[in-house]
Amino acid sequence: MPEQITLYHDVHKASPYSHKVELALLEAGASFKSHGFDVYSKPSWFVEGVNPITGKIPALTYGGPDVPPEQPSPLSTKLTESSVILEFIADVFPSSDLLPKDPVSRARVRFFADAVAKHVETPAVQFLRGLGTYEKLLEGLEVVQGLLPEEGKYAVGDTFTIADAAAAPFFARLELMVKTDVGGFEPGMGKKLGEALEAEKFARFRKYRKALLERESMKKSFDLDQMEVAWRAIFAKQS
Ligand SMILES: N[C@@H](CCC(=O)N[C@@H](CS)C(=O)NCC(=O)O)C(=O)O
Repeated sequence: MPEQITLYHDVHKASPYSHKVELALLEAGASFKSHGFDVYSKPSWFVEGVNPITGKIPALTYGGPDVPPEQPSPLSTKLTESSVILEFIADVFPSSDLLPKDPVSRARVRFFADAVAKHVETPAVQFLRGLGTYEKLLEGLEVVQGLLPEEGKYAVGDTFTIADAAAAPFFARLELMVKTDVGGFEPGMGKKLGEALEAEKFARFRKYRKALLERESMKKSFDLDQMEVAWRAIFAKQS
């Protein structure tokens, strides 16, 4: 019997960090429970029993008895930080090839995921919240684009890895900003970002984004129309 896995995420599934983990679990063919709650009013069972360290999502429990998500067992392992959880999933499901076997490719996967974290995550979140410019985000995307192989669908060749799981949630959300102009930024800025991404110099990025958005795991975990409704509600509350 495989160990139980429960993924904790925000109720709207808006978090790109939780989305990374969900993608990896889907790609690995893992059987898991998924439990969403309001991260702005966290239940005490979560803060006390699942992630007392940071209180953030995503968090994952692994092993222990099969319990309801709201009654986490002291016997399960508790994990947090999306990058750590991605590596863990790759280790638990080695046949998924989420991490390649040879050391050079493994290092490339980690380097790419680290570059996404350093150059795309913060500018994307800042721009979305109206705290940063789309130009800064474009700079980060150019850095990451520069790491893509000339050939091969994904970050490190033709196999989907945790590097792709780390990037895909941000690219899906970029698509949403561009198509709907929803976010904490000035009206029209999402469209401007979209226009800039249509430039010839982003052709490689667009090809990669398309490959990621076409994955079955992405189709199962990200519904653009539903996310637009969720974002409108979130940003209406914050304005
Ligand atoms: N570095 C963390 C970031 C996680 C994170 O920022 N989670 C946010 C949601 S997107 C959260 O839990 N916010 C609620 C809080 O900080 O209390 C990761 O990669 O897992």
